[in-house]
Amino acid sequence: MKARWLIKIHHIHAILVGLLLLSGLSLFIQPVRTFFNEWKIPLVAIHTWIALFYIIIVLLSLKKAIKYTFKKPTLKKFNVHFILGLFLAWSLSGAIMYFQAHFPVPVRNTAVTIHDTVTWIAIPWLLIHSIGHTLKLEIPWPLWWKRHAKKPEWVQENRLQRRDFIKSLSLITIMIFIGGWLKWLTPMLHASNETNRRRGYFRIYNVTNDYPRYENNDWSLTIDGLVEEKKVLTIQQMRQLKWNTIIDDFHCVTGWSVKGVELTGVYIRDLFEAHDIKPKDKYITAYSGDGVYFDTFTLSQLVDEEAMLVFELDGAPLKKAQGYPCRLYHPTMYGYKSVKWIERLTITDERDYGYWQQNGDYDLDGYL
Ligand SMILES: Nc1nc2c(c(=O)[nH]1)N[C@H]1C(S)=C(S)[C@@H](COP(=O)(O)O)O[C@H]1N2
Ligand SMILES: [Mo]
Repeated sequence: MKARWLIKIHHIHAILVGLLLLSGLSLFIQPVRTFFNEWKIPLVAIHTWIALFYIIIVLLSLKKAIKYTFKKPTLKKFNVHFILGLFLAWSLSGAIMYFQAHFPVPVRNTAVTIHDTVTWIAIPWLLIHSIGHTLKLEIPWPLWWKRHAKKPEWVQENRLQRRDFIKSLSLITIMIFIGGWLKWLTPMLHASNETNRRRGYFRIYNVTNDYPRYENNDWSLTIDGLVEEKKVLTIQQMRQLKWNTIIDDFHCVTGWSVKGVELTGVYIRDLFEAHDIKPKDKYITAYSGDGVYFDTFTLSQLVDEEAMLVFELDGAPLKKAQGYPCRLYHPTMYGYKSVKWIERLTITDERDYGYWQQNGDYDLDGYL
């Protein structure tokens, strides 16, 4: 017989985990994230608040749950312990993702990896668990696993005590973290003789559902606003300028980074010099051709701080989803300042807020 409090807790638990999965997967799947973003629904905040509430619920029921599993069949014990293990890894990595500004890059990236991995481990288990519950299906586990039957000798010998359980749980958590670190280190060990040691991967982030697809030469960059003379520069004109290659780390404020990315393009400084562009004021807005995304800078940030119009990434033209043919890049600012499919630079006399300053609370300057 099941205690009533347990059924209740079980249900609350299920609902909260369900909500977390729903909001979490929506954040993970780019088009869905974009959809919510367009409706200005703060998914990250919603996800975090549910998580916080969930953590409180778990902490409140922890003592009872452990006491309960203590005398229960192995399957029940396993289920509670399994969920606790996931819970620990989820909340720890989630907390690091939330407070990522205070952690070094490899720790942040590990946290993102763990958060994802744990979710992918949890989903099949949760499906089996919940389908089994609603349909009252009995999986043919061995008797000793389901009930209070006598355990086979080989299991008895290894019987886990609560202390052992806590020990192994912490061990698993530590191992996951070490695993994450190793994963991060491995490519570095293998590629030690190359200059480009790219690690991690870009999570394509677009606030719009679709993005502009430029074919061949139908792209140009307009420089207008408070300039002596408006300019429209074609891709051919860009090719005639000096192209530089830098290797740099790309950081998104949400916690992921790609280290050692090779970026090739034209420094804004060189562009302004070569085409004799004379701004009459000191702010600049960079607009994307997607018609939605833009961000703002001081003129000096783009001209004096080695900001670049990037055309190639790791030696190949930008992928369409990553801004083909051109995106802005500032070496000491977060990824959100890197406007993809950049089409226009407008000089202004006042500094506007960019897309993420209006729609989120991202910092205006966005320095790393
Ligand atoms: N036009 C446009 N540019 C954009 C974005 C966007 O949504 N639209 N997202 C920004 C953010 S928040 C980041 S982290 C990077 C992501 O670059 P990637 O999609 O190449 O990974 O692009 C930036 N530039
Ligand atoms: Mo970002």
